[in-house]
Amino acid sequence: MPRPAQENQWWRSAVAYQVYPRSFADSNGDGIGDIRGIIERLDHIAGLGVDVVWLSPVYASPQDDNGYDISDYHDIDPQFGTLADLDELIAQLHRRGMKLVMDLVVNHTSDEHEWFVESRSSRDNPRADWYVWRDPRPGFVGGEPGAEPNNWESYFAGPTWEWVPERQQYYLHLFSKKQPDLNWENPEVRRAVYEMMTWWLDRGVDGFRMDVINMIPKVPGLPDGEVLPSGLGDGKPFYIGGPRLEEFLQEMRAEVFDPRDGIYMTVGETPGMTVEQAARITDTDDGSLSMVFQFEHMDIDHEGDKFTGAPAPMSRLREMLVRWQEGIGTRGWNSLYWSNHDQPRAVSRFGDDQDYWYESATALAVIMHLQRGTPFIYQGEEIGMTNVWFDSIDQFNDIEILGYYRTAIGLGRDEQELIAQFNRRGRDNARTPVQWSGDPHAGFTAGQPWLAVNANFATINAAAQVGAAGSVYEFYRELIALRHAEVVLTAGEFRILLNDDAELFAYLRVTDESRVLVIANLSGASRDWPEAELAAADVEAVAGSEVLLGNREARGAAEALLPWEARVIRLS
Ligand code: TEU
Ligand code: CA
Repeated sequence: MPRPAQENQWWRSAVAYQVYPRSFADSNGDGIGDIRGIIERLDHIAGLGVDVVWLSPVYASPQDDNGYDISDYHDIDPQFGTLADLDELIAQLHRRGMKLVMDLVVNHTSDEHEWFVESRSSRDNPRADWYVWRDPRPGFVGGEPGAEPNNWESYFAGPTWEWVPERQQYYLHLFSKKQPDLNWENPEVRRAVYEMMTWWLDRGVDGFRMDVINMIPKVPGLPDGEVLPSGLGDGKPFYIGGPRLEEFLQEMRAEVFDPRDGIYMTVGETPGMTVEQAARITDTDDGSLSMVFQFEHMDIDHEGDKFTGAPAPMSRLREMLVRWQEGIGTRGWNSLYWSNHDQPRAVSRFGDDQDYWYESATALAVIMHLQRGTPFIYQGEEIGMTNVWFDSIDQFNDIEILGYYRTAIGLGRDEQELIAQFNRRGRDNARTPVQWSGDPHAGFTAGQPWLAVNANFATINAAAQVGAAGSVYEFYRELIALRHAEVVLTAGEFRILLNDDAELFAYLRVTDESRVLVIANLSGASRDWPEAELAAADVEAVAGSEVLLGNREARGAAEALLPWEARVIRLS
């Protein structure tokens, strides 16, 4: 059966909200967020007007990578609750007209998954070939340094190979050694994944976000990569977007989704994917995924690796966002996001969380949400949560930070400079507990939170914003309502304007019936209204037009743009 017709692709007019369960809300006082905590806070999410919730993993897991290391795909980890709790969450979301997208982590499992426990036990058990096993490098003794089958470096530091004496072989793990990569060349592995996906769809979920799905195929031969500062090699050219990716995704669609009556949203997490491949994979008529998360704007301030970067100019940001808008065009479909559980907080990274906290948080929301695609809000973004500051390495939790720290200190990097980089770019920025109120621990837990609450919770919290005119939360509610009200914001073509302006980000959304101008001043200095530049782009006589939304009080359509002022105008 072909893909659902475009008019039935409900995600095109949807707005999504990501919940990272560990940090969302704790219902039982153990300091860790859980599913019942989400259920208790559903009105907060529904109040925004969002249509779909993406839930980061709640499956059984040793939590080595906070749940992205799954030991049983068919059960819920007790610290998050039970399958009955999840069924209740699905029912409660559906009752509110919202949908649930689960996190599908199938590039790897936990090393405690029964599949891996069996696979590692010998070379001839039924699952011996379910993971990526290789002999020591020829001429080397297994288990000795340098004997690894190739020189790839893990995302979490060190080699991507772990020695297993029982098999006298290594297994591949792109992430932690407790996250062995599945062997997608094996049709039995693919069938087991498809069966598990079907089990979840039968349970009522409405789709999946697919963790590093473009890493599932590896280039045969697993060749060495270019040597990095750490002395290990860069394997990305050989495990990102491998030769059989589009074949596997088409097979997944045919085996799991096409046979069903339901219409499901699928989002591939695809670091390093080219816009050309994304356009094919999200093709409206015969693509295998609804959309993908691309990472070019997420890597914009990285130089070599993420912890040695520097802030990037807005011009580079615009160039990347425009390339994806134009590259996907009307052929495929984009996701639109500033942050997630792996990224720093948007208002701190791309805005000004000191002098223009409200203005920059809302201006960034406008220019992202009103592009062509499905917007994703990461928990806390709707109340302007900011990056956190930890003084000591002991305050951090993230396995990526801790692994990088050990390697970098070993290479003689300065500790204070490292701590500053971790505070600027680390994933823990996104994982401090959601700030519900000014109560102890920001109302997140009655116990001790698993990760420190940001000290600014007394001033930045949901209780102070929900229902309060002029708050970030209420602005997001208006922005989402606007997106739902104006079909041009879903169906309209995207046309960039003022492409050479260093501070103004402006574009049109256009259908035969309507033109909407979206413009924002992403700087701390006022700017005159760009009358001439707009006229040069056939955008004439804006004065007097209807202002559909603005993040400053009662401003006219063609008035100057104050620092971080955003404005949405219906052109006559
Ligand atoms: O992240 C994959 C990924 O792209 C990471 O390299 C991510 O960009 C990096 O951690 C940020 O620098 C997914 C999950 O979102 C992440 O939480 C997991 O740690 C990872 O896969 C392994 O499952
Ligand atoms: Ca709990």
